Amino acid sequence: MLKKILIANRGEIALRVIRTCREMGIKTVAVYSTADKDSLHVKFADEAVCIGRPQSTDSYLNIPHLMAAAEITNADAIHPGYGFLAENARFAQICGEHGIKFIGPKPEMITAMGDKITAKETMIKAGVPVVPGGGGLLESVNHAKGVAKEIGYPVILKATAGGGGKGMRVVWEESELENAFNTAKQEAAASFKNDGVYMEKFVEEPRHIEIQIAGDRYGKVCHMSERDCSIQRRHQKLVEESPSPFMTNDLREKMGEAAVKAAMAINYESVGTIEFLVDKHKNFYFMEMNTRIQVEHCVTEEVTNFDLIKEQIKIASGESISGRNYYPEMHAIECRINAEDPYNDFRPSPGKITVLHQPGGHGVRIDSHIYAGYVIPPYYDSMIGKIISIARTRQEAINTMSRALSEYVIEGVKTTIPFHQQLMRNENFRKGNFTTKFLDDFNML
Ligand code: MV4
Repeated sequence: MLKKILIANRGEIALRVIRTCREMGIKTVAVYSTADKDSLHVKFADEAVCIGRPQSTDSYLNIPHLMAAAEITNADAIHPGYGFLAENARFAQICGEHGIKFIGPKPEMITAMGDKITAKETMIKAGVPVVPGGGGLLESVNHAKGVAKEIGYPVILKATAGGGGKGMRVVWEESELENAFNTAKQEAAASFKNDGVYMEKFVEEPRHIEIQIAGDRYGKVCHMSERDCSIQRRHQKLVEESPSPFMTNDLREKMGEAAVKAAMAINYESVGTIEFLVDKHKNFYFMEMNTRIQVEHCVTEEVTNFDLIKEQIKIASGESISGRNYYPEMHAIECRINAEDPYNDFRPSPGKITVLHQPGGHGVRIDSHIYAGYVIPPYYDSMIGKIISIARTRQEAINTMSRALSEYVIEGVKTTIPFHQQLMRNENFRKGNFTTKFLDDFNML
């Protein structure tokens, strides 16, 4: 069993991992940049090591600094959280070479899913449905035109090294293709140092529904049902829930089975997520696999009664999983609280939290690292916490969320709380009638 875990992250997820470690009797090491010296993860960990200047590349992304911190504290494992180095195969590899357990999948599994063309080919071989499309690398504008003609417009261009929406281009007719192809390639080269681009049929107004899975080193894989993450803005999720209001028992069986097949195809070992696009006819298509714990893991925890961080640590320690699947027994909704101004294009609003009151009561979970007097640094992601409501039905979970949001007081910075309050009252949201286009059509004022 692991005795001491270094958490290579900050904010709410660092705190989230520390909490589970404490419950499991595992010692923790926090790392922090100079901008985070007064952070709660630093105070709550058993030990803390400063790893550099505020800029992520000098601290949370700096592998030598992290390895030095792990060595001087005698940590036997590293938990990467999400973001930063969580899906960096080289980091996972280096941890292994230093005799430090990386709490996550093997480097080869990260690599297998990191390149989207390769991932898609692997899924086709495994019998997992993927979006129809040319599949492979596009060699030229003419090649792209040929593929588009075959599958029919509209099409979407995606970067093979991408993910999360960066470098994507929707093309509605042939006259737009040349320009889109060139800009997609340039964007991919600039963002990922890899200008490889591929094409798919564009699925209009899809839902984003993902399946949580877990696999162990003995070849067992299970799923823990879905999360609906369709409420997004510019590829940033704002609200996630489980179960999905669009889900049926039949669709859950099919998507769950496909997700298990996807994970089995790469002998996946750890917790992970298979993202699907779901169209209005309930056709579903593999989009990408996330080989990490995700921000929205809490809704799955609340409806299945699992501690997913504990599962992740147990799997990394060599324990086996049960192998059966898990189904939602409750309804959970998560709202992301960002230090952003929802009335000003969600512009980041860092600074000092002068007054704070966090909600509580029945059916409310708060995962956050903030406190009164805390200064939100401008260098990192603007998410400052998550509020999760849990109830027996979706209607009750929405009502609990509304009630909890009305108790939430954060002064000194702008937050997404008023946005969520308005969303909880929205007729279409309340009816479960939304797709990934919902926020494009949602006018705040
Ligand atoms: C698509 C799509 C429609 N058709 N692929 C966005 C993030 C990246 N993972 C893939 N994305 C999309 N891929 C095809 N073939 C629409 C999106 C998309 C989207 C997906 C999930 C959630 C929000 C989204 C917002 C815009 C576009």
